[in-house]
Amino acid sequence: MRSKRAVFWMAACGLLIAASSAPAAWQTPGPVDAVQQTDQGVELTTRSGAVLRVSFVAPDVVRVRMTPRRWFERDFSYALAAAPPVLPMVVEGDATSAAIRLRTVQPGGSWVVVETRPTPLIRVFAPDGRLEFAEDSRRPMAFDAADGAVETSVQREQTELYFGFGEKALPMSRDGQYMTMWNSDTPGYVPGLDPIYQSIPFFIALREGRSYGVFLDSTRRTYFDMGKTTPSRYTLGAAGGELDYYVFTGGKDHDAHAVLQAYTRLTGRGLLPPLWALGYQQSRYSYTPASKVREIAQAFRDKRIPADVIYFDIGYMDGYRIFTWSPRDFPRPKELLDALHAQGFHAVTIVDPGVKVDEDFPIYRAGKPWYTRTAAGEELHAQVWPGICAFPDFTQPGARAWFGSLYAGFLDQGVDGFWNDMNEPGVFIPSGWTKPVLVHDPAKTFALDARHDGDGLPGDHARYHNVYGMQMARATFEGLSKLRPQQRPFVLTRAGYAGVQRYSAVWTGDNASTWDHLAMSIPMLANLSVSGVPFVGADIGGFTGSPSAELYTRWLQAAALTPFMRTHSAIDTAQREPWTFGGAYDEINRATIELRYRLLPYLYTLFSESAATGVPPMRPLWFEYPRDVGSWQLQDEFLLGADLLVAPVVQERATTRRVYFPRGDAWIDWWDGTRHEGGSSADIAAPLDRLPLFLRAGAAIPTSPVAQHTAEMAGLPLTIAVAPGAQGEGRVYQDAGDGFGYRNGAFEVDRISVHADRVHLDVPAATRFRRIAALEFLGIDTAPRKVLLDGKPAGETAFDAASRRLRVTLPPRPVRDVELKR
Ligand code: MIG
Repeated sequence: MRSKRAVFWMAACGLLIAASSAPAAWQTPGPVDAVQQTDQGVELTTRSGAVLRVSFVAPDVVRVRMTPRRWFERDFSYALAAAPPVLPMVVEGDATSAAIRLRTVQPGGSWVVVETRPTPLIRVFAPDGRLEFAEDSRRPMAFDAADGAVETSVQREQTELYFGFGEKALPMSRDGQYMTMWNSDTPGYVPGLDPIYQSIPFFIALREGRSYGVFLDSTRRTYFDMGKTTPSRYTLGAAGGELDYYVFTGGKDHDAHAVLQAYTRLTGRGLLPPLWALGYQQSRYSYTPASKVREIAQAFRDKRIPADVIYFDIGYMDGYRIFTWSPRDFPRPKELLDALHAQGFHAVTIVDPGVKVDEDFPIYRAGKPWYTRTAAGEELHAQVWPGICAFPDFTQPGARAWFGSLYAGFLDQGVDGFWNDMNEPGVFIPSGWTKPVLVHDPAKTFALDARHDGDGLPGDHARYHNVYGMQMARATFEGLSKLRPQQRPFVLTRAGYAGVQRYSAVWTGDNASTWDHLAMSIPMLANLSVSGVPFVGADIGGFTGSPSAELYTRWLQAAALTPFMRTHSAIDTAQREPWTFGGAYDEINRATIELRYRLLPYLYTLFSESAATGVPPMRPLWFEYPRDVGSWQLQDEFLLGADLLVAPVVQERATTRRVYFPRGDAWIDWWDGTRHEGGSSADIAAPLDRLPLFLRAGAAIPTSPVAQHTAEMAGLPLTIAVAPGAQGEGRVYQDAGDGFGYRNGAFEVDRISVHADRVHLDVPAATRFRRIAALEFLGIDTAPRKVLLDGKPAGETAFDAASRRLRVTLPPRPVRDVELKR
């Protein structure tokens, strides 16, 4: 019996309680009876028959598995990009010892101590000897033999903060929260509603400036009680299966970057997106008929508002049958798509998982071998948009391959990217529904006993629910990769699980047109980012409801520097294009979108780094400034890369806002060049036309002249924005913007270093890509006496006192050093 409370409860209720209605009958594994080294790690067999397996997948990453039964299942995980390595280990102690010590053969890594009795207790130490993760002896690892649940608890300090957990409608740090992972279709979710669409059971802890990470790899319903019930510990558990968790100690620096790099080494990294997908995207539920789509596209070009992508929501289909076009509204799709392409637009269509049950629908007939089945072995049917539907079992390789192949026709017609919705899976009314129909109910999905293949590990829906959406996105991604191997796939998904970044971008579903939602989009997207998912965004303006002109304008600004920038709105809402609101708003909204295009070369560089390291473009402040207490809990600021501090206005009628500048760097106002010292706060003017934005002193970032879409930018020269007065470095990554030539060397990285008033350019003499044609120095109070290019006076400079900017044009010949003589 595991806790006094449980003992009391059982004694009080005695035998009157039947197993099914009893509180969880937690049982601990009990004393370790045998210790054995295997090629999978060290196995500890306990008195109850439960077995633990501990291994190192990297010197600073420990994996712990526990099966309540005597055997482990085949080691398979949807989260992992590849089978995790098992490093050779040294084991000190045996079943007779009070504790066993495990470490890698190579010294200098983390180590693990397992207490052997009365029941196993895991402690993970960082390489510097610091105890990073300690299971709580008052509530140790346990399982419930009746319902199969597994869990463990970990000691916590009351000041410890937690970030990540994928997509949660919660404030920045998730300490004191109880969260469930169960992908749910939750239209118009209010702040605090949990769970919503995505399940990423991974988090990064921050304790006095040091980080470690924990990943609970289970696609079942999982839960995290982060000190809510008992402040001195947190609990993580899964509703069945094995307990399978990883501890990332963050290497010798206990660093969140290292944690995220290690986590994404395991679960994979987001592919470099095609450049067009980083442009502004316009969507609506739905732009129909074809003439409406043409009108919207034309309006962007006429009004000179940059845009790259237009969306086709469910209205384009014929009776919502996937991969069809309405013959009435879209009679000649290829012609329409050709016209859009000619204007520089890319087209994305929505594709849902539900296949209309209709014997006259060839896709339905062809899919029969691949549909999800009920417990009785029948094709599972449920209602969604097309009426009664069948649903591919995306946990079956054959189903994924089949579904992936369906994209061929749309690709041939010219569709460029795909949007997978409703893949929690969400269904309208579950079979056998007797309760009143609530809008939000975790049961609005397949019956829990529906059957899935599980890639050869068959199981019920309860087991695979949380990975269904990700496997749909995978089917799409793999289909596109196979059909168009020379193009980078663009996939957008609503539901996902750990590792979803390998296949898809993610948006935060049906948010609402409220100021609360705008404010919440920052912690939501920043936390998704540090959950390993770099390509994230929220519907601009809020999906449900109609935003005021002011709310839309502020939201567009807040989203302009988030990785995925798309306006989208529900069917019953007012029109919502950047020019809908008229007057001054149109001008401001255009300028906001132009700002994004100006900064696209920087965003693209960040994406290339993210593809290599897993460190996301959008970052909460604590991620870069973990030792600065002032940065830990900020809800309404974020960093784009390490160099841009973004502080959107998220309050109605505010025309100024308080901005905190993280300690250790100085920050230069993008617009007027004012310098702010790190560790300070200031009230910053933020009239409606201004997004408060700051460049880190010592930074050098690439910018572009405005273009109407990304393809139009290709030939335009770059300008490097420099914040002088400190030491720093900048990079510019360039490639063809699509395709995989970059993997064979078709890319360029320019390096720029800043040394107070001197800038050194490490740039190839001849570039295949965009040339650096100017430097723009920010925060210059008075025009310098001289500007030297490689020691000789510069030809063309322009100083603007109002914005404190100095523009230095570079001649066509290569320039190495630019120096300001003040
Ligand atoms: O039940 O396709 O979140 O973006 O516009 C609603 C229609 C289904 C939900 C998505 C939303 C999309 C809508 N879909």
